[in-house]
Amino acid sequence: MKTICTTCPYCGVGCGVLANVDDAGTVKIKGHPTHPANLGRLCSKGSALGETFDPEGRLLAPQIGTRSAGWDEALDLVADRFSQTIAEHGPDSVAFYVSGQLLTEDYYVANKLMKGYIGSANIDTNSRLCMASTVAGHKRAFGTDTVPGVYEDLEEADLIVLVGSNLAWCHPVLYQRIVAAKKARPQMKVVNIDPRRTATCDIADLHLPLAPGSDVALFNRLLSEIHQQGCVDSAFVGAHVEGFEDALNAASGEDASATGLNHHDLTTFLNWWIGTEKTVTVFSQGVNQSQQGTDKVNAILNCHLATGRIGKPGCGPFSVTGQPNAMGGREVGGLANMLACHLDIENETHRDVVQGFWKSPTMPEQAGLKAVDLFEAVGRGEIKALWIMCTNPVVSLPDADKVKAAIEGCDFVVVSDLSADTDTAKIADVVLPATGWGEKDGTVTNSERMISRQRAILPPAGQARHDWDIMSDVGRRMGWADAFAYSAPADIFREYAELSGLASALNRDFDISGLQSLSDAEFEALEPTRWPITANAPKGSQRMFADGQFFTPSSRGRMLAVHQNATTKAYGETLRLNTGRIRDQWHTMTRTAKSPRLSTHMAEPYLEIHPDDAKNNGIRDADLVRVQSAEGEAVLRALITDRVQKGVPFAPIHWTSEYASDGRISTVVPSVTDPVSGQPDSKAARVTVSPMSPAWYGFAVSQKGLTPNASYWATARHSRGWRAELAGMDAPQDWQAYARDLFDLQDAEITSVIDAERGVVRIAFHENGCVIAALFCSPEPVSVSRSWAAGRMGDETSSSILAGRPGADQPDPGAIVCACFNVGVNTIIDAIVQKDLISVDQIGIALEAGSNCGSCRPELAALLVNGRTRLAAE
Ligand SMILES: Nc1nc2c(c(=O)[nH]1)N[C@H]1C(S)=C(S)[C@@H](COP(=O)(O)OP(=O)(O)OC[C@H]3O[C@@H](n4cnc5c(=O)[nH]c(N)nc54)[C@H](O)[C@@H]3O)O[C@H]1N2
Ligand SMILES: Nc1nc2c(c(=O)[nH]1)N[C@H]1C(S)=C(S)[C@@H](COP(=O)(O)OP(=O)(O)OC[C@H]3O[C@@H](n4cnc5c(=O)[nH]c(N)nc54)[C@H](O)[C@@H]3O)O[C@H]1N2
Ligand code: SF4
Ligand SMILES: [Mo]
Repeated sequence: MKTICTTCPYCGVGCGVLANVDDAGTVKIKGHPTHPANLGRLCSKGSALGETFDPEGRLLAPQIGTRSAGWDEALDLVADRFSQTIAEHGPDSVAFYVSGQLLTEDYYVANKLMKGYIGSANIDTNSRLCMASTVAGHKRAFGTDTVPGVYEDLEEADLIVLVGSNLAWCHPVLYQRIVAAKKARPQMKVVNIDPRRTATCDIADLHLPLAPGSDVALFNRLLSEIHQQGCVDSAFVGAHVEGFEDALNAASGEDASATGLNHHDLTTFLNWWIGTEKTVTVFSQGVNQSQQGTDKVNAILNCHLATGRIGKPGCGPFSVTGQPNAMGGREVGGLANMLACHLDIENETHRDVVQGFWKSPTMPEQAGLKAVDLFEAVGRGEIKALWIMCTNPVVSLPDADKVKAAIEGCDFVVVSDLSADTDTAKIADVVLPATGWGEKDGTVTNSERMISRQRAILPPAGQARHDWDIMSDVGRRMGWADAFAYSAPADIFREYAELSGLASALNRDFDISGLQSLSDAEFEALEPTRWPITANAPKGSQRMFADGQFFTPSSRGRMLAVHQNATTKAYGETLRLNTGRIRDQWHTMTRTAKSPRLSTHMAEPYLEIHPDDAKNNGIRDADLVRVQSAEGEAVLRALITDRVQKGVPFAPIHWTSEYASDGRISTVVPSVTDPVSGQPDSKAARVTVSPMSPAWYGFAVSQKGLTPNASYWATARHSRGWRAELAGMDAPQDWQAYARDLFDLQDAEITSVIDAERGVVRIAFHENGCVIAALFCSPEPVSVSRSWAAGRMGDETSSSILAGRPGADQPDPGAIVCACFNVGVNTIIDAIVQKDLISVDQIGIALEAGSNCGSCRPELAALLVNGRTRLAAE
């Protein structure tokens, strides 16, 4: 048994993980008790990391077309095709599209190869879809892309304002830290600003369901109110801020009517914010992913600069980052308009310093193409060789069908991934097997500038190689042997740290020069450390801007004049589709969907839609809904709820063609971007909805796999195999033959109840006296206890499986809420009612639910209200 300290590969909280590996290679995961980000906590996704090592679907050797190839052949091909294309069409005819999930060392090599050696700035990253507006907003206000705060500020604050941030599901451990802090200091208040009523509302003292897109109007109103109430910190503004008058004038010219908020809620918010010195404003995708994302960021920063609430304990603006190394990618210059170490590509001195340090033959003088433009250039045939690493753009970019067509039409596409089955890898010319989390080694930076080590737990799967190593090898094959002679991540890290010292001399914030002489052993042992890390501060730093000095030419923080644009306007007859995340899946599901535990919470792509919109469009609960826009179409299960506003339905982003027939929601999202940052607005697609009206609906469970053949399908793992939702426009003639094909069980014994006339079908398959598969169909959405039926796979045959639910003597757990202990909604409500439970902690004592990772606690709290209401009615 050995224990390895590493870092979670999912969200930007950056939790420390302890992995225990036994001699058989079995990995047990727990939270690192002393990592400063989580102090032992992990959320549902972090806790289930051990389940994602499943070798099924891993790509084990390079693939050229559909055949396996050796590394030499594959990398020669990549190097030759890139070199040829550059020779014929110039450096800007090639591009890299990379990811905030690469490690810093991978990212550094990608950036050096493209900018310093190929000589193009056509390298952009999925952070363009994620953090670009924050980067642009920070640079406008601070001169650099600096996150000033630290996590402790969230615990020390008296008011936390969450803007467009579903922290309970997307940054669960940070959320739990706030929950704990609020419990210890009940005077702490939380405001949640989100058009949707999310799980995060559970801790909110005030929820502001603003009109989508109206954040600038809200924060402009706040700025003018700060001024009117005489709460501007004039000493701070006088000494450290510029642009105050212009920003205030712009703000004062606007009212808050665009927000649609009622007077009482709005006034409460304004008074709380203005009256509370220790205020932290947290923001993420509800702010960034917008046509005026950058203005939204600056509207927020303006209020903090005007009140001097920045760089001090318990207050400040706080951008929480999405991906594990979103920050590292920004630091290393992964965006098409940046250079390494927060240097700017358009600044000649900066370019010279980087080129001189790299001793590189070339350096682009202008920014490269940003993600959306980059794929448009691919579509026009201007980019002829493209290398996609660690991201799945056929699912995650807006106008996803167009992106897919662009990739299909590109002369030469390389994808580095863990699997050859992702929607993007499937259409590449060459797929290179990269090592994944648990096999990789290097560093990541979390939301609070903390650099932590990811360490290998297991050897690489098959022939998989590290991303930095694959790229360095291609760099050498393209003729730059010395520049890419790295033999380990530590070599790359030291070089990067040295360059940061030169950047710092140019008045840049990012400086880790204190680590430039680390030995290999010291790199191996590197403890989580927050940058800047310099000779004077070798153990790292706390808050930035404590001295009121910013990185602008005048050293003053800049307030910006921003105006609410017209994007909050209702779309008339059409709906405004909001998209985002769910608790237990990570992005395009390539890893989290391997975990049965994580697949129980929400097993199918869905559309949250307001009851009025459902009624107006003839949609009933659990119907299948076609969601259509000018760009494309998706089919999702209707979930009718007033958690969303009328006119503003919501759909999750996770489903791909691997797990659903028509679940890729970005097919309907237009590629509208923020003019400053180039970040797409993923939260405002103009759509219509209509019921799909299939002839039959089905639910299938099986112990082995299944190959869904139906107009609509969605599959998911469960602890005993697979499950699928199905629907068809025409009913099969022979249901038994259909079921045999579905499960590929041509000879297994069958029991069935088939009423062909009514379309009610129940078929079970048996082997050696055990149930191994079952199919339930009906003309209406099938009413079967899913978790119960899935739990019967492999059990001894009994007649009850055809009933689709447990007998009266057996409880039906209902849909799973607590994934750690597999506790269903019915079990929880029954316990609340029968045992008269009054708190989430009591539910934990009675059922264990919510007592491990805690990710389901907001839902338990909601059920508590539900159960208590039922109790009161009885
Ligand atoms: N479980 C899970 N966690 C994750 C991820 C994951 O895939 N799964 N991904 C990670 C990544 S990369 C990221 S970027 C983060 C994202 O984390 P979040 O930003 O919290 O996630 P989202 O769900 O995309 O969007 C947040 C909220 O913005 C709201 N919103 C939409 N429009 C507006 C608006 O105009 N104004 C305001 N104020 N709010 C609006 C949405 O209703 C939504 O609830 O999550 C990270 N954590
Ligand atoms: N409509 C809509 N679209 C969105 C968003 C939204 O809110 N709404 N959010 C956007 C945001 S914020 C983000 S961050 C993106 C995320 O979107 P993507 O980056 O496309 O999503 P992932 O599933 O994280 O893709 C990572 C890929 O890398 C592979 N991989 C994992 N580890 C490694 C590794 O170490 N090396 C290599 N080479 N490959 C690896 C995985 O198998 C997977 O295929 O989606 C964006 N798209
Ligand atoms: S909060 Fe969860 S997903 Fe995010 S880093 Fe921590 S354990 Fe991983
Ligand atoms: Mo993200």
